[in-house]
Amino acid sequence: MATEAAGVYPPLEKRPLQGTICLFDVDETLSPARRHASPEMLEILSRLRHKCAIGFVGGSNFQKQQEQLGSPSVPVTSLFDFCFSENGLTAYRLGKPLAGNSFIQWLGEEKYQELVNFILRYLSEIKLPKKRGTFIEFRTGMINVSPIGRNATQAERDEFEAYDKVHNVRKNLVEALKQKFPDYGLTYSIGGQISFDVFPTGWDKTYCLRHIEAEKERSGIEYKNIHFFGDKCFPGGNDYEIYTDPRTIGHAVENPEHTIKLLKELFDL
Ligand code: M1P
Repeated sequence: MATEAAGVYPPLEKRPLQGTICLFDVDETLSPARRHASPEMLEILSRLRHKCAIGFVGGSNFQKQQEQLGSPSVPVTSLFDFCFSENGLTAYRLGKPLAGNSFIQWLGEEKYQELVNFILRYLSEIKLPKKRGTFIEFRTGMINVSPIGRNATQAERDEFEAYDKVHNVRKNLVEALKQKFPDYGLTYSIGGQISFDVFPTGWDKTYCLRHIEAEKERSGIEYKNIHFFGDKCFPGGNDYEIYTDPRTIGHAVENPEHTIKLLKELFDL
């Protein structure tokens, strides 16, 4: 059952494929972008969880993954052994929080304001077919910058994405930021439809692997087979670093249906 309580799964150390974990990107890997995962996907994840450990690693914040994977009565932390939001800056293991980290702590208020002021000034000077609200979202481990604004509707998102493919709005802003702040140690990642993420270099999705590696000390389990499934595994995509990391076995998927097909083949589900 997709909504089985965490208690019905064998403890991590008793899973048949001990030492194996499957980590999943969220948008376009487990669910259509910004939408809910299908019952079929939740069902197959539940079956997989009886065999090995499972986790998600998303760029978005926890609340969005709760909306996309959980439901009002089902906490997303009950559906996965490991939940890594914001690339693992916010992390849960078996429903309990793990140590976090923060972007503002790392960058400091002064440099942060320089950055934000530059972005807002830049955005105030460009014209787009539409602008909405929330151009910068302040998250625990990163900021998310959206030229159209995060309040855009799905139709407005689709329109911006098509416009951006032709006019490179996001790419140009990223280039301007790289030029303006070359010594800030920041990475810029265009992962979704309308925005890009800005975070300290190294705080990409590989960040979450430290929580997996810590399992050796925590529970004695050494995860030697870390499968990662993602749709943006190309250079510049936000799955690229973890997909190519020597610690993982990378699987590039086209969409959630493709993920299901691969899981059935790989794990005999
Ligand atoms: O998970 C991919 C991206 O999803 C969202 O992007 P957008 O709103 O542009 O479609 C954001 O939450 C972004 O942070 C994330 O990387």
